[in-house]
Amino acid sequence: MTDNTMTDTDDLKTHLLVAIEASASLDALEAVRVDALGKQGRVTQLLKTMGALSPEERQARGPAIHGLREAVTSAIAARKSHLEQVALDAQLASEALDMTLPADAPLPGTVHPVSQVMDELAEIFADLGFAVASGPEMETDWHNFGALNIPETHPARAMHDTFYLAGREDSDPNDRETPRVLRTHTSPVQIRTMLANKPPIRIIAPGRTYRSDSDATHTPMFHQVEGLVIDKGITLGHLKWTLETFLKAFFERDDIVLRLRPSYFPFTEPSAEVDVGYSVVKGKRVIGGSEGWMEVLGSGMVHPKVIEACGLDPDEWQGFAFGCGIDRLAMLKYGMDDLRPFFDGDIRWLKHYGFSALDMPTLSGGVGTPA
Ligand code: 2NL
Repeated sequence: MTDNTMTDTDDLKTHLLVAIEASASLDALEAVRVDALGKQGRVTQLLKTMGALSPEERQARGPAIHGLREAVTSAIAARKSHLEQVALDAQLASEALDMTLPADAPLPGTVHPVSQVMDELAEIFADLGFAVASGPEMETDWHNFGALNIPETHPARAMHDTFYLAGREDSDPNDRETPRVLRTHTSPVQIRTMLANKPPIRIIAPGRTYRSDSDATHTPMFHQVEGLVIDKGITLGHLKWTLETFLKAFFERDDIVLRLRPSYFPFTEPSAEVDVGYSVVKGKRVIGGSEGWMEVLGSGMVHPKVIEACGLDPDEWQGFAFGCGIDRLAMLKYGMDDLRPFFDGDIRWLKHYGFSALDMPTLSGGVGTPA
């Protein structure tokens, strides 16, 4: 009797294990599972017979029957995970994308004129030995104003110009760690660069800036680029040559005429507003020629107090700096006369004024070819 049971369970075990191993799919495996362990399954039936057995018989046959159930259960689990792995491998292989293949349809999006101009600026100034620097848009009062010799009574600090971060209005203006404002210009990037690097320094800092101002020619967020050179023996002559070379490359014409007009900025001394000559073509002003003057940049020699605030000796190091609006540069170069659609995200405007993502600006190819 005992021997018979052993043989029965052994045969069933062999039969089931072979069936499990032979299951070629998860469905086939499930059928084997139901056949063995389901409500009417063969192993289940065998387990049910144990209730009718005498204690002696149960002791004799129990281990074989329970052993059968465990062997079948674990064989099914192992086969299941193997089949799942095979299915996953097949799915991954069929869904694989070759990212190195060329796109077979036109790219749907365009490069925004502001991004295009930023790329052009980086390209032009890289050629002159300038690196591109960036920094936080939430700034400390000190990096945005204090280090730039902008006194606490300066109108640029007034609440109507500067966006203060919520709850920070009353924080310490000399705290160099805690952000208090949205930067009103990218000058704090230059301050951070001077603090972190030894001269000589040649950088441009393009980026988003914020002022509480909104009309046809002002948006609360706008883009600015500033440039900074710190070295020994730097003069206004270097400033003028650099701006002239930049503007000729940017507007892609040689008849660029500059006029430096005395001006005032707290962070430069002397300071100069830079006007560029324009001519009138079909009723529109275009840069180049000398029919009139248009103000495009502010500039000057970095104020000794600013150099000192950055831990440098102003008797040893001098430099020049300049700043201008990128949105305005884009409007002048690409003939857009309204600033507001820049930030509307209207796909028709972007299609019209946008640039192809594949047309990288290069100096030799001309830095801007519309899509
Ligand atoms: C303008 C005028 C300017 C600067 C920005 C600057 C930065 C440092 C030190 C000194 Cl760290 N100056 N930047 C200098 C002169 C003019 O911008 O009209 N911007 C839109």
